[in-house]
Amino acid sequence: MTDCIFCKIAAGEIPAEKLLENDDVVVFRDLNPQAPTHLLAIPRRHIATINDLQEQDAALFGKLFLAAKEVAALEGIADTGYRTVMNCGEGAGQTVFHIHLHILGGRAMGWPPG
Ligand code: DGP
Repeated sequence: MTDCIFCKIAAGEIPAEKLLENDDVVVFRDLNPQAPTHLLAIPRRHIATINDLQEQDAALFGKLFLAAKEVAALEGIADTGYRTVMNCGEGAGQTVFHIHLHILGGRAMGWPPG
């Protein structure tokens, strides 16, 4: 999608600190971190929200979590604990309409989330 900031990050058209890239998934540091480690795992392919997922996206979605596991180990938060969050829709706080898995760690996390 030409107008999508995360498509542009995936394509290397705008800069981001990337920690992992493969054919399907890119992980980069969030511009506005909410924890000492705050990363975003995105599919290269544009999917706007969880509501747009199709049956054939199941494996791709699994790959987002496998990438999360890999970068959590790289960042040293795998054992101390980390939170994964995917906001769906404006009411949940989604501001970029290209699905992304937040990976947050390096501090204690409260519950319930705000
Ligand atoms: P959400 O609110 O769930 O849609 O999260 C969007 C996140 O994306 C938010 O934490 C800030 C981050 N973000 C927005 N624009 C950019 C950008 O241009 N670069 C990077 N690295 N992160 C961005």
